[in-house]
Amino acid sequence: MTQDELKLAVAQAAIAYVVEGEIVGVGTGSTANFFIDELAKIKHKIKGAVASSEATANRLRAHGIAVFDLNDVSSMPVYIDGADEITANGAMIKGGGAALTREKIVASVAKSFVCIADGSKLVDLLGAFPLPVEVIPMARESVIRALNAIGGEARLRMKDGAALLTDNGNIIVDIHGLHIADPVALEARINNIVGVVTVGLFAAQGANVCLLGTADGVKTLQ
Ligand code: ABF
Repeated sequence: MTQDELKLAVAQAAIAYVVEGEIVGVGTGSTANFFIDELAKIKHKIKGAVASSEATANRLRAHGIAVFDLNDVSSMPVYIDGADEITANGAMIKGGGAALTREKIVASVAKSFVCIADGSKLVDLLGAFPLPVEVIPMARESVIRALNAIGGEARLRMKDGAALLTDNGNIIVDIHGLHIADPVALEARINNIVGVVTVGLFAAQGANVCLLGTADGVKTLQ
């Protein structure tokens, strides 16, 4: 199976976690896009969605799915999103798509996080994928110095010759070369650096369920 076929398979499996009559939290990225396209097929059964990025909001609306402002939603049963890396116990690196802050906010309001990922995302140790950190632009250099002191190599993420800007108007610094033995501790440590908005480690609140696409079918880790 191709990687896209694996992504489609987990997106289809995730539909079973959508609660009828409720609002669903929707993530960002290519796997989440497959999920949005599947969600469109049952859109008459849900109240609507909360989006974790402008790109996701646009895709949901293009399918005629109502997009709610998170400030108007007090709870939702489930948030469904991809990951860049995930461990068997649900700790994740996210933010390759630069949407980590909104992803973490929407996930924090949901009762359950269902991660959908192709099998290549499952790792024993997080860190081979560069760890994204969303940063307030004026704190760029001070945060890069603080991150380099932790280990690895912090690099500003660029796009088209300029610093990439998130939906929130901030920059992304990616930390390369980490071996993350204690993701909960590292998440707290990086979040504590002045000027950091969010780190793309989802460990204190990780995935409750991971639907993993493999050649042998969709495996459920929980
Ligand atoms: C988002 O999309 C992320 O936080 C992660 O960066 C990414 C995964 O992308 P894909 O599904 O395209 O591999 O969920």
